[in-house]
Amino acid sequence: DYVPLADGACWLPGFALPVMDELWSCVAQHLRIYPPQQMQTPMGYLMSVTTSSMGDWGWVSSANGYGYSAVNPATQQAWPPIPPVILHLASAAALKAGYAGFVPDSCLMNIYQAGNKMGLHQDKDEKDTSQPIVSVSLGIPATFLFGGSKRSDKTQKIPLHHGDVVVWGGHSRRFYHGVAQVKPAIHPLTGQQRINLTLRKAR
Ligand code: MD3
Ligand code: FE
Repeated sequence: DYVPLADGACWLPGFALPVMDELWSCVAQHLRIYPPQQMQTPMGYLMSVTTSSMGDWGWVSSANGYGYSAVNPATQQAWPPIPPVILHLASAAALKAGYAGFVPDSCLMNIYQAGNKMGLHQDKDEKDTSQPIVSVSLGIPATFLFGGSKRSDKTQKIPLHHGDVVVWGGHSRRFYHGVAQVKPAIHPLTGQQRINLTLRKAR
């Protein structure tokens, strides 16, 4: 399926399911070796979601600001490479949405427990905004909130399920977005959590 959401954005329900076994084994192994951390926002708040990264650049946040780092702040070690199954999935999804040649250098994993949410925000830490962002949802469902270029714009509510992929490019790349409070649920692979992979060309 291919569901257009806005200028440049499209939803590919279940797009990751054909490679899920291999995808999940990479993600589960990564989370055992690189335990997700709760990042602090520049304003001094703790984010409710925990995060971990793969690729040349990992997204980090601290009292010093948001941005991309070549090393894990907890260990000062480089992040591991993005596994081929994830690179291939991201470029295939981008191509389906009309973006040829997408090669991400960052894979952020956001881990949501029941009750966690992500407030409306814009993604502004990447240099080249002509590159799309690809997101892959795993585990328990969540309602994704997708607004417009102004914080006050009305939001669409998109129910994202295990295996759904969304490609955000064009004007939608700058749109406000967030995740509504996740409801308690159990998924056979991930247990009580939702894991979102966000693939980006950070640099
Ligand atoms: C739409 N994460 O990490 S991924 C983030 O589900 C983030 O964890 C959410 O927003 C999550 O910054 C959403 C999907 C996503 C990512 C970037 C976007 C949607 C986007 C940028 C512009 C518009
Ligand atoms: Fe975002």
